[in-house]
Amino acid sequence: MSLSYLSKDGYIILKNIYNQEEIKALRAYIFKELKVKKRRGYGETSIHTSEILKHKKIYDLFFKKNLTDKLTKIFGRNFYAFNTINLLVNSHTPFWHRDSQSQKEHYIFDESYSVSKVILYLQKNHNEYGGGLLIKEGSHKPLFGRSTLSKKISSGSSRLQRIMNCFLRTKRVEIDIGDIVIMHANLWHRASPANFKKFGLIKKFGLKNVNDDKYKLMIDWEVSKNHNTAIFYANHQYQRASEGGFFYDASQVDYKKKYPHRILNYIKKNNILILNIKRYKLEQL
Ligand SMILES: O=C(O)CCC(=O)C(=O)O
Ligand SMILES: [Fe+2]
Repeated sequence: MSLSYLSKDGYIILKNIYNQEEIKALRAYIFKELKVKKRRGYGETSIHTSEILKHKKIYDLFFKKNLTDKLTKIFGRNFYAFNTINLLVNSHTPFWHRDSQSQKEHYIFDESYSVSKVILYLQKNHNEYGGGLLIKEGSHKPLFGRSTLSKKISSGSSRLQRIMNCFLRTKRVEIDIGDIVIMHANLWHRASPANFKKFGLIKKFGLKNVNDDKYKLMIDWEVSKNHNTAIFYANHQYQRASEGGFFYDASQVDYKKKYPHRILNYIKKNNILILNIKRYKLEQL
């Protein structure tokens, strides 16, 4: 497995990184220790990095050999990971978007751009409760045969891209419990549909009446092969920090000070480089 898999489909599934019992135990831990039911009236919410770092059972998930060895195979030795780990609770985003979208279309079709989300879904997709991922096939690539090395595409063509996405095939990603999904930051995606009409809506995109075992939980982390594009993305995320919430929290976490020693040792030993979300001077690239 290499980066070419990611550039072909825009996503990769790593099978059975965790087993069913681990995921079951993790769900129970999250309900008990993070008291998700009490938060924001059991509505959609995001639990930020600084809180996640208090929970070994959660942050440890990403610093395990069977995962980081695979990431090294895909992104190369000395790949970059961002300092952020996020837990999304009861979030069923119904809008198509790409995680890189506020970068506009500048730069993002550079071939060296390999920023990707590493996601763990803690439930199987369900026709009514949702819980999974929809993608637009091929949407991480420039359309109309534009060179993937093109660095400057105007925002006008961004609108065009959006229209073209309507014609791309929608695919429901088949994710089993224990799998990890790696998704290119350019890939258009949304949460798999949940039946808001039947179960009610709480906050922006949360299901109101849903049993614990169907309650949607997902944990994400972000990685990059390339230093320059990682810095570009860190700036993009930093700009989103002004919107408050998760990215603001992330910008306050200096991993050298906040990560536990064991994790700092692990990343050193395994040649993983961590990049803080903060403002970098782009002209130095
Ligand atoms: O609600 C979801 O599952 C999607 C979340 C998402 O795509 C995002 O946070 O970028
Ligand atoms: Fe997203």
